[in-house]
Amino acid sequence: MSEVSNKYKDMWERLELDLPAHDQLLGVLGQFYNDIYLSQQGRLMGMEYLDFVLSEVHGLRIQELMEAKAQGRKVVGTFCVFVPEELVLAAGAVCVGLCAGAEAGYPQAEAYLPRNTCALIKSFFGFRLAGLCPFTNASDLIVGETTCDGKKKAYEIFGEMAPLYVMEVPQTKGRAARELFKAEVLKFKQKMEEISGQAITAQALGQAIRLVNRKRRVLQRLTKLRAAEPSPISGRDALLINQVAFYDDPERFCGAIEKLCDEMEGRVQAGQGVTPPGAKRLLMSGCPMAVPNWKLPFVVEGAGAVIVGEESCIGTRSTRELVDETAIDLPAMIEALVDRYMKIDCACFTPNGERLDNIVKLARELGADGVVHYALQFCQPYGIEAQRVRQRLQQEGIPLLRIETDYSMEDVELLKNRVEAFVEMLG
Ligand code: BJ8
Repeated sequence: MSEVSNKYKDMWERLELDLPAHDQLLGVLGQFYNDIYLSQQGRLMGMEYLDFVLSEVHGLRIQELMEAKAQGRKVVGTFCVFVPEELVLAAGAVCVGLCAGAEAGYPQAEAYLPRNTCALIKSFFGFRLAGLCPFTNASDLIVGETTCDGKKKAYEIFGEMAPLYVMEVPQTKGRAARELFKAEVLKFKQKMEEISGQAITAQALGQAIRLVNRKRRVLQRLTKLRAAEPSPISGRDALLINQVAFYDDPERFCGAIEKLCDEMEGRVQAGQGVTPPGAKRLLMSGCPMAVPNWKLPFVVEGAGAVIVGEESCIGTRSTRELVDETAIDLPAMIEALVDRYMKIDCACFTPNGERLDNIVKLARELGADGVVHYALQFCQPYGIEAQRVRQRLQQEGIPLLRIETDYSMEDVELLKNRVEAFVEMLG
């Protein structure tokens, strides 16, 4: 990490990072990554690509963003899968995910936010305020959205420290809600044209729709391959792939993950997996897990189980649905985008019965022995919806473990005990 630090020091200085604090963060992350990722046995060769991307996530990738900016392209940071990446790409801009999964910068964040704010919100505030995130600082525009109350109130303050645009996302799925969202998509298109100085054409949007669909398809292929018994990839590695999908160049990412899926296919055909046959197969469901939030997957797989899927926005919730590619003009493409994005089953919607159906369907398709429902502490949408998930899974005869946690490592022992007891209970 220190070699990396020296190589990119000037760039980070220009991005106004707090260099000593940032160095310290990279040091901790490197150690964490070694312990959780590099210590795994029998990893796929293709994971070397992901190891490289992660080792350069604040280095080479940021350098690429800076080069894109020097060529006149804009960098757009997002927090939520409701923001249509297709419109960002169609405007010639680069889209990066900004969700943060570490408690660094909490003291600074808590000067603005109540302590009992969800970890994800405190984390992106902290990263900005403590000068720790080059993605945030490199963004020409940051796009927020009115999903949960915590986020929408936090954006009112965040907008005073960063170039922020907020998209309105409805909370229901009726006709009026669809119209509202369509108006927001059109406004966002206009915003993207304004900041990039280029009109979005049908040709550019069509191309962007196909590219983002390609990314979703490759991740769908990854999900399907995990249905094999034994699973050809660990849940930790699969989560990492889904996380990197939000940072990496989309074309390069698709090429690397397609190759990795070929390798996985070989393993499946040979009946090889990452765990001995009979290891308990678990589906994670709930809040998104942003980099470097790998705590729970580490605990679950440390208990001898294997995670076979993530029903989450860093997982199937953002890859399940494709945008219809048959539209040939801009109005039809906008309709296709609206249709696809309105299918996202975030717990911010009410009622949200489709999420319950999707969890059951995914658990069955992946041959899961049980579901681990994961809610961040103080996340009301997922914390409360967990009760509906519990009732539904009980009806379906699928065992459930409900976990509420945050980014701290204080509860690791407690989590281990609970997960081990659950795995043992599964027999
Ligand atoms: S579409 S899940 S990415 S909003 S964890 S900040 S909900 S209090 S992240 Fe999300 Fe979009 Fe929905 Fe997905 Fe609020 Fe809960 Fe915190 Fe959350």
